[in-house]
Amino acid sequence: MKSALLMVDLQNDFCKGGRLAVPDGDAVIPLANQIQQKFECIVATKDWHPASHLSFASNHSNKKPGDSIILSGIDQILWPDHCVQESEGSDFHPQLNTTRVSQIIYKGTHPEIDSYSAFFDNGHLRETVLSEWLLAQHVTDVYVLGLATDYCVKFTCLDAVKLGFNVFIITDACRGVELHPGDCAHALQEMQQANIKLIRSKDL
Ligand code: VGL
Ligand code: ZN
Repeated sequence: MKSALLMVDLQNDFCKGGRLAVPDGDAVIPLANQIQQKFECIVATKDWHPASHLSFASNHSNKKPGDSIILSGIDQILWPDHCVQESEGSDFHPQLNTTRVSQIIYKGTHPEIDSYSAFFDNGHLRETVLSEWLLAQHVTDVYVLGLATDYCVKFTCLDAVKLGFNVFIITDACRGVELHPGDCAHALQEMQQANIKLIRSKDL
C-alpha cells in the first residue's frame, strides 16, 4: 500500500480575487500545506486553458458565464475566462507550498473540450499522464483535496476510483463553486456512493 496526495487546482483564479473565485477557496491553502506533511508523494493539478478555450463564455456570441451549451456532443457549462496558460490566474496560490510537489498535471489544454478530471477530458477521449505516473510510483491510495468540490475534485475522484485506486476525499480541504445550492452536498453524496471515502484532515 502506498499513498499519494493529489492537490486539485489550487490556482489564483479559483481563489479570492480570481476570475472564477470559489467561495472561501483560500481557506484550503494553509490546510493543504499542513496535510502535505503527512505525505511523501504529492501531485498537483493545474487547470491550463488556451485563451481560445470553448468553455469560456467569451468565446461564444450571445453567451454569458453560467449558460450551458452542447460542446462536441457533451453538456458544457460556460465559465468566465480562467486559468489561461501562463497567466497570473493560472499560477498556484502564492501561499501554497509547492517545494515537495513531484508532478504537476496540466488539464483542459485542448481548446474544444473541457477537462474537469485530472485523468481524462470530459469526453474520456484523451488521458493525462496521471494514472501512468501513479502506477509507476506503485501508488494504490489517492487522497484528494482542492477546488472545486462539485467539478474538478468530484470528476477526479470518480475517475480515480474507476481506475482502481482507493480514493479518499479530504472534505474540509475542499470548497465548491455551488452554482446551485446543494451542488457540493450532492457531489459528496455521489462520491460516497461510488465508494470514495469521505474523511477529514484531522483523521489523517
Ligand atoms: C473547474 C470549472 C471550470 C474546477 C475548472 O477546477 O473545478 N471548474 N474549470
Ligand atoms: Zn477550467
